[in-house]
Amino acid sequence: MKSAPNPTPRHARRLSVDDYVAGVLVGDRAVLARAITLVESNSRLHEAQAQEVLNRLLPHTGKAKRIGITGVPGVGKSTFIETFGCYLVDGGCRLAVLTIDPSSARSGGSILGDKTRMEKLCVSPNAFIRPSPSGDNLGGVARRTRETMLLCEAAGFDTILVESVGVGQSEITLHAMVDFFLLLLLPGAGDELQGIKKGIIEMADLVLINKADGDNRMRAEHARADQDAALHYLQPATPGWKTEVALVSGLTGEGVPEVWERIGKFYAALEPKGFIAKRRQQQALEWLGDLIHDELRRQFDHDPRVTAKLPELKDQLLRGEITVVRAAKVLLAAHGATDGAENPERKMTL
Ligand SMILES: Nc1nc2c(ncn2[C@@H]2O[C@H](COP(=O)(O)OP(=O)(O)OP(=O)(O)O)[C@@H](O)[C@H]2O)c(=O)[nH]1
Ligand SMILES: [Mg+2]
Repeated sequence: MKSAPNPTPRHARRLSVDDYVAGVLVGDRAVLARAITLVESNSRLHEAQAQEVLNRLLPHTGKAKRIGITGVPGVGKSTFIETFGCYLVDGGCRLAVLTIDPSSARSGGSILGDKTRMEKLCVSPNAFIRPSPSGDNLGGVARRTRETMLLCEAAGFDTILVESVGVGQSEITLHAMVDFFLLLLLPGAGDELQGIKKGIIEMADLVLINKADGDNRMRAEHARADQDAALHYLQPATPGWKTEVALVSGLTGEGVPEVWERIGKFYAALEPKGFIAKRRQQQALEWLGDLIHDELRRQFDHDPRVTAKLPELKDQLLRGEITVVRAAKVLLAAHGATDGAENPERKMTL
């Protein structure tokens, strides 16, 4: 093939691991996009190749600022990312924008919506926007987003914005992969804040009352005062860092430079102390645990020795003939996992 007079266009040619690695490292966007597609593939063959590529790129990762953004639907995340993103790119940043959306196969409308809300950012040569990978489980979606983040870092993007759409547990998953966690709230506390899940405010390194423009300004001021008061009673999300509440408007851009300034202070305060590196190490260990648990669970759920026994055990359980703990032990023993204490099935038949 190499000697063919008319080589097939690059997008049609199969790439080797070397091609992927070299292309990503020189920041070739087409190769980066294909490397992400490789990472997103469910095929075992692709997975092996993707892992080889990622392993080779690993020494070139980790240099970006990893920033998470979340907020209820309609709070203005896309509009904010457009304005904030353009501000960063104009200031010389190379920015990648990724999404965690477990509800994915994100509706075409939503992607189209983002395309119109991120019009300028979409065409900027220094910004790279990748919609959420599809997938029905959050673990799988998150894994692909994490790996995409690594690829973007290796391709030279120095700032990664990861947006969570706020569905299910996606904010918690997002928090486990970023350095800095940004929460967008609507002006006007009370009812509107109810949409925010419990525990999310506690994770925020910066709370932004968004849409603080026009008639909303006064309500936004009040919301800021309320949030400020509420934060007094919470442990800091990041030890050694004070979570502030600020006003912003993604629409007008007011308050946007201050957000970047605040993020800069976060890194300046915590990076020299090794805090960011430590947080990332902890995240990697947690992710390792999650991956192992997910895989063990998958193997268990698909084990024919388990599925053969399951209907009868469920019936016994529902008829009150067996305890839940014993039923679980029987199934785990069928899978070959014992706690070493006893063989519950043998005991049962005695
Ligand atoms: N007044 C005002 N309106 C805004 C602002 N930001 C966004 N909006 C409006 O709020 C609506 C939702 O904005 P989006 O940016 O799509 O919000 P989102 O959080 O991305 O929404 P989802 O993608 O559905 O979760 C749109 O009609 C925007 O025009 C702002 O700063 N001020
Ligand atoms: Mg949006």
